[in-house]
Amino acid sequence: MNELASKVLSGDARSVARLITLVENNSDDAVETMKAIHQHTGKAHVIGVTGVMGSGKSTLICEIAREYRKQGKTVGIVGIDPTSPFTGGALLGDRVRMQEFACDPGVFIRSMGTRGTLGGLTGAIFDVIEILDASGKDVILVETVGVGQGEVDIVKMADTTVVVLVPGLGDSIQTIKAGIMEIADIFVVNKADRPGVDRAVAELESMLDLQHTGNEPRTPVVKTIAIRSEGVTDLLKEIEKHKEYLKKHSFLEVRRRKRYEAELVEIIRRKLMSYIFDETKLKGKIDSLIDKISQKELDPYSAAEEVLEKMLR
Ligand SMILES: Nc1nc2c(ncn2[C@@H]2O[C@H](COP(=O)(O)OP(=O)(O)O)[C@@H](O)[C@H]2O)c(=O)[nH]1
Ligand SMILES: [Mg+2]
Repeated sequence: MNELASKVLSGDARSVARLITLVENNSDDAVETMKAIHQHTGKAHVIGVTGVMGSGKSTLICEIAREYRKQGKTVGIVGIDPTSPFTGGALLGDRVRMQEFACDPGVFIRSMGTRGTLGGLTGAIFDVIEILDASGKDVILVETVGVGQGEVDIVKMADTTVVVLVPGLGDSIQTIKAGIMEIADIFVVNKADRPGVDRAVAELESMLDLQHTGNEPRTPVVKTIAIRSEGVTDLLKEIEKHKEYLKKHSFLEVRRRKRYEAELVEIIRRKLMSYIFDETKLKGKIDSLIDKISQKELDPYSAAEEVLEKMLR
């Protein structure tokens, strides 16, 4: 096993950070290490936290992390920030908030951009989860903003998905985007210090009651005031309950398989892409194709077929 892999497995934060940078840069140097660490993964509980911008996800994640630290558990935090095309570009507010963990070796924090799959999650997120897991983190918290497919993608990697809503803002619970009801394992109504919270919770609960089939526990709703640490222990209880539920019914295995499927497809996609780009020395090729497309000598579909056929040969 290479040195980087053993250091990551020993939990060395600098090596973890280095390996993440390597995978983000799609570096070949990362591959051997990623291969070596896989058999040491699977222990961490991955919690996805999603919701609209400003709903309090980062604040809440800090509180959840603090609560787990009290229990002696180690925590990895990954923020996926669509506004930041660069790695390490944590929002200023997040940086200030996360300051308390700066000196805590039991917490590892990383922010990543969404570059790669348009609107979706960056493919490197799967690697980052594996790395943090292999480094021994007990809990991994992944924050994604609900844009495009973001919320739906998070279920492909999380064991437990927490959807954060806020009361008021005119947006009735009825208008939550299609698909959200299905992906939430736990709903949080944050900013419960604001007016309208009880109505929001009641609306949500009656909607969940309506959809509830009775075979499984109904999706719980937790009220929190993240800025005052209120409701966070209740949330942790629900997370733990969900984790137990997954284990008891072997659903954890099902979720993990979903993650590995998404990861495998992502790696194949990435490899195919770099294969095509290398094989055809794409930059020059693309330029000449664009010339032809501009001059109407070729249409974009035929151009794409030309590239792919060349590759498949
Ligand atoms: N009133 C109130 N404000 C909150 C609460 N939780 C978070 N905030 C504030 O809402 C803003 C957005 O929070 P942030 O965690 O960055 O949201 P994110 O975009 O979902 O990560 C910040 O100014 C927080 O201080 C809460 O429970 N009540
Ligand atoms: Mg945030």
